[in-house]
Amino acid sequence: MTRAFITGVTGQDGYYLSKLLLEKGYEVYGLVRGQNNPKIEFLKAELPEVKILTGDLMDTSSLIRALNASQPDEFYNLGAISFVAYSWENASLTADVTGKGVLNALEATRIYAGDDAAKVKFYQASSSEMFGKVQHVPQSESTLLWPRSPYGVAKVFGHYMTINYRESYGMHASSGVLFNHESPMRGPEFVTRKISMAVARIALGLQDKLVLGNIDAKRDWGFAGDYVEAMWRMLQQEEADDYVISTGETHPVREFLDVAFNHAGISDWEKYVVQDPEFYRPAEVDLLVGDATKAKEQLGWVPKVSFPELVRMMVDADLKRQRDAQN
Ligand code: NAP
Ligand code: F7E
Repeated sequence: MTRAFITGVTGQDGYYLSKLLLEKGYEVYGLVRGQNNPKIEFLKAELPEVKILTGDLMDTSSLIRALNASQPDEFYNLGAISFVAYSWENASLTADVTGKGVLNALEATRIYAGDDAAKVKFYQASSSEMFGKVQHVPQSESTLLWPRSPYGVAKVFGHYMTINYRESYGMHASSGVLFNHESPMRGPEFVTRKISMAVARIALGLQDKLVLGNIDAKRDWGFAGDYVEAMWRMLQQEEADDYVISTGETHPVREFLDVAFNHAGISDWEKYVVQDPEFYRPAEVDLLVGDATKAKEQLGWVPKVSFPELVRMMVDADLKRQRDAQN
């Protein structure tokens, strides 16, 4: 039985990746941080087969202990402070977790693997946020990185550390440069889920305003369930490498709003939406669109869920949640 160890198992991607690996017959171990973390109960209820280990990306010894306990063939490093807006307010913490946490994970893996550096295949969750002030459109593996947020800067550090450990020690360490991916499991702080939750509540008469920031920002949005498949494919390759994962389409937040409200039967949606500078960012990433040609050619990966299907899936899930909560 192949064994996988996942940090960030309580997050959106941790959920979909655990499901995928369990379906493939893996033994899955997940790292959960903090004392009495409330997400443990959710994880136990939704994915009872996942074996929970405690630890923190800021504590290398806890990672070594978790690797010794799980003896993994594959290590997926998904743990991070991942909310870009929060990273300006907590830049140092973001550097420690999202940046140095990657070094801690790589170093723990190197120590655990001993003489056989490639014993554990390592996946690093890099991000399109690293492209920031984009230097080329669309963005590919060779596009110059120009991060625009403390989160993006921390991800650049983790990205290059992953490459450095591959080149220095011969580790099978791959970095997936994933563009935005969403789902009904997306955290409520991110714009897509904030919208799908609000649309459901407005449609059911439970809310009458949705306060947002810059609705002209554009993103290349895919479905998280498709993207975790790409992570797995990267670790099945003979050679470790880096891959951009994206849909190749970009849409403004405004279009997400339009599809979401219309799906809930509301066409005059502008009257519900208010823009507030509180949600504007000190520096914006205006035009992200990825070129995933390499992933298509080398991994045979293509996204399956389209943009309107994704939006409708999220609105439907939140309508159901709201209705269930009312009954
Ligand atoms: P998410 O839902 O925010 O999940 C983040 C996970 O990291 C949570 O399980 C969280 O645990 C954990 N974590 C936070 N601090 C930690 C620490 N100090 N030690 C160990 N774990 C810690 O993020 P996601 O959307 O699933 O994304 C997964 C990864 O992909 C992240 O690294 C993210 O930066 C990256 N990424 C995401 C996207 C996207 O569009 N979703 C795109 C590119 C890259 P708690 O539950 O305890 O807080
Ligand atoms: O913002 C704009 C906001 O917070 C998307 C993370 O998974 O993807 C994610 O980062 C856009 C931005 O995601 C609101 O200004 C407008 O332009 O949903 P988001 P993100 O910053 O793109 C990348 C790839 C990651 O790696 C990250 O971990 O939407 N926007 N109004 C808003 N955003 C939020 N959150 N809230 C608003 O009210």
